[in-house]
Amino acid sequence: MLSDDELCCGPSLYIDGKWTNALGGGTRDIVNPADGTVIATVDEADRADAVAAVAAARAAFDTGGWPATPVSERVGLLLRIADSLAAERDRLARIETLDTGKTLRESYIDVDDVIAVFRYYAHLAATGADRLVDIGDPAIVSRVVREPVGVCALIAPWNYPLLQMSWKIAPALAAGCTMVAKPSEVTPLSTIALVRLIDRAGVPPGVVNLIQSSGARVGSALTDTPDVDLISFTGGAATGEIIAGKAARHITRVALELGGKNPHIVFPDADFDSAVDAVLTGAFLHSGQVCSAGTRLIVHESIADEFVAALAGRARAIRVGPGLDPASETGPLVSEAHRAKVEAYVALGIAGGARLVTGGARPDDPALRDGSFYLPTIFDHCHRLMRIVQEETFGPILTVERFTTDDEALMLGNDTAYGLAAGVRTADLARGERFTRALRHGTVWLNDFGYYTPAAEWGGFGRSGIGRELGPSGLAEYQETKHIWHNTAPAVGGWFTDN
Ligand code: TXE
Repeated sequence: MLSDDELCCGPSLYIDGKWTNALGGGTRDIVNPADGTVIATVDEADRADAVAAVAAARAAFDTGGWPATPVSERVGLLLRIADSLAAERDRLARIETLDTGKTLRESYIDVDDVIAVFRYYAHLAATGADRLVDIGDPAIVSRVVREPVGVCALIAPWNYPLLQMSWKIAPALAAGCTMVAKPSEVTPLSTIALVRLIDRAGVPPGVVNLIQSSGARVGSALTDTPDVDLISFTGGAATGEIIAGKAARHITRVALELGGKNPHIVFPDADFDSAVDAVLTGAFLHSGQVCSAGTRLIVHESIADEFVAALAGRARAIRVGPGLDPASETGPLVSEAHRAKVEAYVALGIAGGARLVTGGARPDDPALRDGSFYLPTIFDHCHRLMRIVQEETFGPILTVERFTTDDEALMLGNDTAYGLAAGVRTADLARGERFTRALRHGTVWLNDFGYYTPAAEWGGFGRSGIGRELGPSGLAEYQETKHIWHNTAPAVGGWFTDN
């Protein structure tokens, strides 16, 4: 169990500035995926709690004065949140590791990213994006201003719980929106801790509300209502489709980040060792539970055998273990249910004729028996039409396809319904430039993989979603654009005669 000190226990729904239990008295046990133990019990909201949270956010937006708060106050709040996150870095990282299974090293990277995101949006809010338009008539003052979009439903998944929720909360606060945050029911603990810090930093009642529950219980209260002005969702494509459908009923704005199936293309002129290392990390970091994981290797035929052999050697050496153990290089899958999904994909790969090079099993270490661990898995000689090549397995499964010409590599790199991220490795700069422009993905890495920064947009083409997080566009998601035309010398226009 997490200690009370670590979790700051007590009621875990936060509605209208008060910590409260679920109206229906529901609770949910939160499980450590590394050993199957219960680490905390949190409140499980019902529809009525979600409706109350939306009503609180609505009132705080419509009559609570938050949208008109001076920018300096919003900036001050964001910076106080960043400072308290930095002060609580160790506790937050430990919570994230216990809840998600990821290694402590990864959790620290996440917390540091979150601190940077709050600071970045404090900076951007202070900068402003309003502009004057020159109409050519000195009597007319034409201004284009940004205003908060309104009440936002922020729905996040379980793979980067604190980080993905912060990518939403920070710009929403910067813009002057009010919000209801719903973390994944599988991993709510770091978001509860974050909202406790936001509360202590002095956010006015109703501006930030928090509910935990499953999408089935509370989803429609957040997504099928005219009281919500924007739904920002990160999660699976199937859920994204449902949410977009609900949003359409009320013409609610949507921002969707729905994952990907991300190609990593390796040419024979690329530096061999760094390419092997990047493909390995891109595929198996966080046991592949990364929306931008590079789980589709597209490698030139001339180096494929040697490359796959080197990769397999490195994959077998990855130390799979509990995230709190400093010796572990990657942790378990997030749940037993998710491991079952990954195992079903491995069975599909074998049945479909892909050649299993390594992995394809649970680790046989008895110390890992109670956790949802799975070995890094490589399938060679895959075909583009296989389901393991086209679908997001969200586990430690790397598929390998071979190509012979540049055009074939490009065709395969764009051969996906998604379009979140892609990597290219080559020493030929002209080829690299051609590929970075021709690949239809929201992020393209050339001779690198997996990196991002709060100041650059993140999001996808195609079925990877709608809109962008991070960067200036990540703030614009939470803003409406208004044109104000001010005639400083009104006079009779004379369009119609007055006799
Ligand atoms: O996600 P869901 P799941 C992918 C990955 C994974 C698959 C399913 O392939 O195997 O999605 O994962 C909330 N209305 N990604 O089932 O269901 C839910 O409670 C409103 C990619 O865990 O999409 C949670 O808070 N909300 C992804 C959030 O949606 C609903 C990261 C995500 O859950 C809802 C995670 C509803 N009807 C999984 N149904 C990425 N893009 O990084 C569910 N939710």
